[in-house]
Amino acid sequence: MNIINDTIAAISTPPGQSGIGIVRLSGPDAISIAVSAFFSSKKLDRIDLSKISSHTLRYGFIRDEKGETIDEVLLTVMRGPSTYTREDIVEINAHGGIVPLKEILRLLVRSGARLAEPGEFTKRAFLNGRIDLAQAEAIADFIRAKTTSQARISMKQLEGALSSEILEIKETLLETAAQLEASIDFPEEELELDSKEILLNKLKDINSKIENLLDRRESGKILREGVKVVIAGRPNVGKSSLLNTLLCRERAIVTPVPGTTRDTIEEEIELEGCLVRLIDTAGLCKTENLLEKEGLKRAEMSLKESDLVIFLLDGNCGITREDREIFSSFNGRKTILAINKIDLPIRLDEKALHNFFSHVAPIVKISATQRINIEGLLQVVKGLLRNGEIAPKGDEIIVSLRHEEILKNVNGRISEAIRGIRERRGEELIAIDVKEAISHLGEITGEVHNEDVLDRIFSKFCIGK
Ligand SMILES: Nc1nc2c(ncn2[C@@H]2O[C@H](COP(=O)(O)OP(=O)(O)O)[C@@H](O)[C@H]2O)c(=O)[nH]1
Ligand SMILES: [Mg+2]
Repeated sequence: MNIINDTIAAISTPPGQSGIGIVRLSGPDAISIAVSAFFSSKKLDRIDLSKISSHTLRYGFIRDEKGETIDEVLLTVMRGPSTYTREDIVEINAHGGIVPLKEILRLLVRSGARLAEPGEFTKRAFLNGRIDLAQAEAIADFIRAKTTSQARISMKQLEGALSSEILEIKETLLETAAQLEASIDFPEEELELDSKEILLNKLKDINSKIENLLDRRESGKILREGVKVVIAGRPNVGKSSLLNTLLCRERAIVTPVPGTTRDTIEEEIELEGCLVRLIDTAGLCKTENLLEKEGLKRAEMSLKESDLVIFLLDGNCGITREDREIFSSFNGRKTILAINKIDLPIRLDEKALHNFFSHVAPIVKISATQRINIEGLLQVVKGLLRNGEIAPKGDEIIVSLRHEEILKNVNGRISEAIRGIRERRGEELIAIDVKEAISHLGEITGEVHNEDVLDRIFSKFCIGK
């Protein structure tokens, strides 16, 4: 079905300057193509790479057509099937400069290799059956991971966390299908009442297992995209100053003029191993100015999508009617109340403050510009991350949008099969639903796939992976 008969090559390390750079080859001719450019000494001694044992390293030189030395390299030969792609792989460890790497790649292509497409090495690992599609997706996630928790979860997925749950569900469905087919083949043995009951329970069980996986979609999303923390409040309370202080750089423009921030500004930091997307917003206030109105719209949109709000008050001003209105517009969203500008005289009525806010949110007093108690504020956010209040903890499985769509289709078929049993439909009709559910399930691990789906998944990879 998938006959791969060419050899691909790519620079597998990022472009730029680095200690070493790696050019990788995979395919039936990987070794012979590498031999054509590799010499074991400066005296143009060729070596017989076929005599090199697998998974060993060789020192030598890459030379061009004119015999000119391109680079001094280490060559790794790995014979399939114990390789990333299950094919023969050669890796050339060169100096990490873009010139030698490109020149080596050019020589390899001249000797018969084809430039690899993005993710093509991993695609071969999938097509050759070393990993399934969910694991291949996990590799892309792992490379993209910006935080330790993202890396940890995608490594679990790569080790088969999702795949094994899918396999378990699939096995139960296969049993169910077999049971149904048996009663189609022997119609006189129509499904007995208690075997119908068992069947029904099995299907219901799968239904709730899939619901459970779908529930994890939200936490997977947070892990993937990060926790959205929106800094909100009236104009001039110090939102942009707080963003800058948290980032330790002057990212947002800060002036004493209200309405300085017109757009939402987003930056990422890592807290407790978790990706946190800090969003500074335009001040929330009533306005007729068109530009400010647009900024307001964006601020409100960010608020709607936020996982946590840092609601900033100006301690030097006291609580205003606007502050109260803004706070009530959060609609019970998880909020930390931060009283800013405590370096100035405090004009807040403590009692009013506690009456109004204490039952809803932790209160932290800070100064954004003087960096007072910023660590205290961070501790509160970290605490919420640690105890799982705003981010998932533990062993989540990443259910991507693609998986979600498939799982919903699977559950649709299973619900139909359950209805079929309850309504005493013929076994052959119920069996069709169960088989369709099995086939949909195979789309997650890639037993069932088409080129479009593969293209969509692997085009997200970098070249050389
Ligand atoms: N004294 C003092 N001034 C602050 C503090 N935080 C912000 N400001 C000042 O308040 C004004 C508005 O700050 P800005 O960050 O632009 O507020 P935003 O409109 O909420 O983004 C600026 O002049 C800041 O220097 C603070 O902690 N103490
Ligand atoms: Mg601002």
